[in-house]
Amino acid sequence: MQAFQQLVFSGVQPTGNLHLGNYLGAITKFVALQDTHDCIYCVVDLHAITVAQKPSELTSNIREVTAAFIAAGIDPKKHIVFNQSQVAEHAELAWIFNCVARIGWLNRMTQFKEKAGKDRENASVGLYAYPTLMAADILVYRATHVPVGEDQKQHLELARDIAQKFNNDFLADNPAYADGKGFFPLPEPLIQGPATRVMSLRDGSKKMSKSDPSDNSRINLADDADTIAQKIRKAKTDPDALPSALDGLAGRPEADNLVGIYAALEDKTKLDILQQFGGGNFSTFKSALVDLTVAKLAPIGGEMRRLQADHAYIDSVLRDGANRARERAGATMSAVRDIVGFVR
Ligand code: AQP
Repeated sequence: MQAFQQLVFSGVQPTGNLHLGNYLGAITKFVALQDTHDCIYCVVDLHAITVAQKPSELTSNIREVTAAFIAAGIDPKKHIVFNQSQVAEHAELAWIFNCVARIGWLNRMTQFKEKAGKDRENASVGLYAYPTLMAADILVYRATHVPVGEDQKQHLELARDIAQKFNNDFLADNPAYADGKGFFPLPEPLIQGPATRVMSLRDGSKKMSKSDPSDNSRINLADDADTIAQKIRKAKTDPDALPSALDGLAGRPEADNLVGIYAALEDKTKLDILQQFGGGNFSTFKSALVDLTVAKLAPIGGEMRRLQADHAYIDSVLRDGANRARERAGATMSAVRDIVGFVR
């Protein structure tokens, strides 16, 4: 039932330490989709405060993510780049979705379990309701496609369930929607390529993550060339040579991860990389990976630092993007208020 106009939406949390996983799993996809789609990219600051944030760091991290978007190649004039808190409609729709989603659905969300840890009683209500806000972020624009890393797949499925239940609950007796098309599209995740889940450089069983206490576990977009080289040289590996076929990566998560990173940075497949390096030792492969990573990331890091320092420019990009986003979100919310039955 995808009779909706195609529109891409995605977001990144301004929680500091933007890393190679965010870049390969999300930001490179954002850049590529600009040629074929109308795109909205959001710095999701309301999501960031589901865990404690220092206000001054939050401000700086919002500017960091915006700078990273632009440095990586997102065009804020052709597309929309803004921060979530400037468009109140996200929070308004999230409340309505809180009343559509079921507690049982949210109880199944693995990210909440991981982030809340053992002390679940002490987690914020916002952390628990995070996926309904994410559904609102996407659906307030009636977006159809959402580029994300593998870790967000379950939240996207929930967004689809919420859209479906809203359509079922509110439109069944509404003659304006008798065509059965529904009001909200069921958004599709775009999760493709060799690096949809980049793993920690210190432990191939853990996702590369902003909140990992070890800075050596990740390559930050802001790292300089020497730091990138040092982190890759120190990255955990095993004693065997690299395999020449894909099945040789089974049970070798660290090797699999580094090969996936190389493939994604070169825009090739893992098999292409194994055909090039198979049979060789890790030190040769790591040297090539250092050169490639530095060649790709160092210019982005430099541009990011330059842009980030220009607060007036970054803030004007966000304000302009928010004005354009608000117009679209406002139109959706006017229709939603009528559908739900609010008087306005
Ligand atoms: N390791 C990863 N590999 C591939 N994609 C990843 N993403 C995150 N980590 C990886 C994708 O990056 C986008 C933005 O993520 P986010 O900032 O909204 O939140 P997150 O997924 O919680 O990111 P982190 O880095 O893991 O942060 P913390 O440590 O705070 O949990 C998303 O599309 C995500 O899939």
